[in-house]
Amino acid sequence: MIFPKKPFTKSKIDRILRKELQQDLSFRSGKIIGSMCSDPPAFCSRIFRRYIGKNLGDPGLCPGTAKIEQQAVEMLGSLLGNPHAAGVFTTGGTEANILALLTAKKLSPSNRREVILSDCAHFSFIKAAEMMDLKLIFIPHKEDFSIDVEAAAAAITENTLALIGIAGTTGTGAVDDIPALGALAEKHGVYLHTDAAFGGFVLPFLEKAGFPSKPFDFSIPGVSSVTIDPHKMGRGVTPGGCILYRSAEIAERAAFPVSYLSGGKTKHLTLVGTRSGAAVLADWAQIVRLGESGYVKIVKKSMLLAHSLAERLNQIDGIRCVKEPELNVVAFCSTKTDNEILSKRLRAKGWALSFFGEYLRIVVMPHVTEKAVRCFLRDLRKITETENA
Ligand code: 0PR
Repeated sequence: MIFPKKPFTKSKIDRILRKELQQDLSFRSGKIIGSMCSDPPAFCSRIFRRYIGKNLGDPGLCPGTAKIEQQAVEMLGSLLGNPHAAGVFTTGGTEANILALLTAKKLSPSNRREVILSDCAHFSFIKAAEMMDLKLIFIPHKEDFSIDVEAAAAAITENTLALIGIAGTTGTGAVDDIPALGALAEKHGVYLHTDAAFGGFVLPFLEKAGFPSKPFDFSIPGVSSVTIDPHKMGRGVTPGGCILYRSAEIAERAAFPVSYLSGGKTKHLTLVGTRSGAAVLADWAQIVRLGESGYVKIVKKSMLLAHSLAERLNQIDGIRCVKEPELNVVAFCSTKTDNEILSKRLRAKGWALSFFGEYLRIVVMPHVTEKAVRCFLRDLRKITETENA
């Protein structure tokens, strides 16, 4: 398509978009069972639309929006065991994880380059390492898909810049032993970042929802920063991530001064400049609209369905869950067929789920219903029966 010489009419634009977007999947269809995002509730979308032009890259233009962001950061800090945490909303977990390593680098007294992390870590750390010329030391996961802490300890050298703990891995929802990583970080004086992009809005509510939880946040002394994403289990709008630092001093060191905006006093804590104020306002609204009791309800429903899905998967001949769900992520594999073939067959039936080589992943987000799960299991049974025949 070339740049248009003359404007299109509004109805033509509508027509084109309606037609082209027909091929997009919708969360409402029930077929998206491998995504960590959802449609935000209508209330949240309304707020997003109302304030769509707000730009937090120039907070001098919108001090009210900046104040609401500050409140949202404080609320998330108090959720994660530290009401004095400082931080900023980002475009998502990737930006937050990159910022965490950039901050570790800025704080490092020498030019350390090695980052120790699980081989289950999200690929955002690979992007960060490429940008900053860091060396990633991948530690094999244990049987429960959490990092092998002893192996992580053995990998620490005087060149270690940071340790990464994951509170809810992308593939299986496993939670690393972050207290043990915290002890290592303190002992060796290295930066510890917790990637709770997914688990940050699940773990704090698990006990009240009737499920066991694990410590992962600022309640662990060695943790310097945490990624938590409203656009995942926070039920917020996309894009919406957040990075929190243990103290205002760390955030201060992470900041990029901007000399000419907002009267010359602005600092950016983000990688991006211009950024959506509407997303932050919608996320703030979502947090206060749901409150603890609202999130507990959501987490309970998703966890009950995740466990019941895992049980039913294990009953299918030729299918096995690779781990009991710790969060609302269910990872399973075929014991008889190649997983890639299984993934392709399921995709051919319209199921959008993720393929990780050793296993396939379902994320039981709030939009995933019992009805969708039943339809999925019916299709999976049909496929495995044909394979097994
Ligand atoms: N950390 C963890 C533990 C993650 O799982 C993810 C993304 C990130 C960081 C990066 O977050 P952003 O994608 O917000 O930058 N996890 C999802 C995944 O890779 C992202 C996703 C979401 C993918 C929705 C697909 C989708 O439909 O599976």
